[in-house]
Amino acid sequence: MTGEPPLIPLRLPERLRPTQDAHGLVGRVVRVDRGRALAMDDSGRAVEIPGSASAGAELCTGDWVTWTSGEVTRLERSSVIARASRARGEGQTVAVNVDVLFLVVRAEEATRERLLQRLAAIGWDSGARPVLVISAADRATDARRREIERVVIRSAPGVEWVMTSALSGEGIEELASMLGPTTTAALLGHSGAGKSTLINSIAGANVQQTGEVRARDVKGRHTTTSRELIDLGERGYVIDTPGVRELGVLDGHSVERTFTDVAALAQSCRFSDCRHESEPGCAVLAATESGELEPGRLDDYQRLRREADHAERKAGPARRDKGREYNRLSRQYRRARGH
Ligand SMILES: Nc1nc2c(ncn2[C@@H]2O[C@H](COP(=O)(O)OP(=O)(O)OP(=O)(O)O)[C@@H](O)[C@H]2O)c(=O)[nH]1
Ligand SMILES: [Mg+2]
Ligand SMILES: [Zn+2]
Repeated sequence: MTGEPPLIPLRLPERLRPTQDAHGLVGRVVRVDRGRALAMDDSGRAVEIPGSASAGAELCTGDWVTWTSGEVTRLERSSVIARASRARGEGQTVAVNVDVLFLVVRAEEATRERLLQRLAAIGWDSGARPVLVISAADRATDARRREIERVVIRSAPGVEWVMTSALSGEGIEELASMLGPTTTAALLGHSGAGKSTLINSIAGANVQQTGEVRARDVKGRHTTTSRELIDLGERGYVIDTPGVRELGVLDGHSVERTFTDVAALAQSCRFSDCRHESEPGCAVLAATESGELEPGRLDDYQRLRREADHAERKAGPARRDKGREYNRLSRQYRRARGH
């Protein structure tokens, strides 16, 4: 562990008050580094602990823990941001206990349908409130903005979206209005998407280092290298993450949520477990042939569905159960927000 640990005051969300009353010392993981986790305890001290808690549970940035007679226990997570990564050959947990997830994509990339579909699916899977943030909107003409709107509504239906600019300040107050002293936000997106820049805009100060993008393809230089919990005071906590190349999808239900048009048609398929491949009486295939379903939608759906099925098979029953848990959480969340 290098550098001075950041001093982060703990402001407990309401749901953890009873835990604190019962166990006393509560802490939060602000960084995980080579098998060691750095946590802040509620007396304002930084404590280094092993990267796994009791029962071998891995710790992640954002985890809440208790110390009971020397034993570190990980508290139940309210949300889990996870992505599949072929490079790692498994799912990677990016951040946990996140209330608002900012899925960041630059205006230059915001009409890439498959990128938006992936971001939406990861957002729905997380149990956090997903918000698509279109950054660098100062680079977009009015015509480009209209095109982005059209593609976003189709590719990420139901996901809130905000156009932002660090230069003009557009959209920053709207993002800030989603945050409060005990909320936790996290940012996810490609390198160069503008995640760290957004944090600086929301904080109104330079708290995170940012880096140039290549002019040719707006790719970033992997400026942020660790997942870190940052304290923004009145604007709560925020977890900055390093840009990822691969945004693999782990959960089938979140794919259904992202392809609401396919899911609606599937209600009329003859078989309730229809895969829309070659089954008789398939309403989705029929709609594709008649042109009712836009070309490419079924292919894109199948691609993500296969990816999620593969990830679920690989993860075995544990992940499938977790998937149900996430879905339960996001249902509760949507109900709470009147969706
Ligand atoms: N014009 C413009 N440029 C922006 C905006 N937001 C970010 N940028 C620029 O985009 C580049 C990348 O921004 P970063 O915030 O470092 O991107 P990041 O997502 O944190 O990237 P990694 O840390 O590599 O994952 C920087 O040069 C920023 O100045 C914006 O709203 N408008
Ligand atoms: Mg960054
Ligand atoms: Zn079907």
